[in-house]
Amino acid sequence: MTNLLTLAPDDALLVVDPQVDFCPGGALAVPGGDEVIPLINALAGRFSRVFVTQDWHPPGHGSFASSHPGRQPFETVEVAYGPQTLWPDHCVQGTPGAAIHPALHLDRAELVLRKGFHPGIDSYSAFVENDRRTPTGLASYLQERGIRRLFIAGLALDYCVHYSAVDGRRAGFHVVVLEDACRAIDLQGSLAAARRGMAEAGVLLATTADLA
Ligand code: VGL
Ligand code: ZN
Repeated sequence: MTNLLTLAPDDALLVVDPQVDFCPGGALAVPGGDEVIPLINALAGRFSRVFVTQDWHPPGHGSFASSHPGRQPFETVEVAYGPQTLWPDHCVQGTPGAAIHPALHLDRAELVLRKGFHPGIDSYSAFVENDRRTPTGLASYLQERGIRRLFIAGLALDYCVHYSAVDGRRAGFHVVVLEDACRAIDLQGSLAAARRGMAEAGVLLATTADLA
């Protein structure tokens, strides 16, 4: 990118799922997941509005392989709303792994939006759950707060960042994904597919170096 992005008052930073379980040593560790922490700490100081999502599953959640007898993590099954990837148990409500990573300085965050708490519905996107019908309320919240452009960082680039970015565009926001402040799981080409999907949706893929 050549044109630097100048931040405006109606811009916000959305930090997606910066949680212990998505960092090395966690239940669903994203390779290099902890490497985004210093970048996000620096970013958070540059935005006047900061919002955070937190993956927040009840025990026995339908996205856990352990809830599907005979199934293994990373397999795909058909559930009521279509295909669902199965994950190791992760981000269980109230457990240490579900906590926001302790090295993050997100005290200025105005909203921590929890998602994935319906027992039978996963939610990659910060806007709409995986049944593609259940809204989280974030679109209306951001509209009411006067936000027009979202900069997204966090975990994982090919799942929750990807779906949040595409749905943010669908909800009418300008969306910039700061790729160096994200890390991917990369299951069976999911990272390449995510990059394609985001670009097709009109999401701008940039890096923190593109910020003026
Ligand atoms: C995520 C898989 C399952 C994510 C959350 O934050 O990208 N991925 N739950
Ligand atoms: Zn999850």
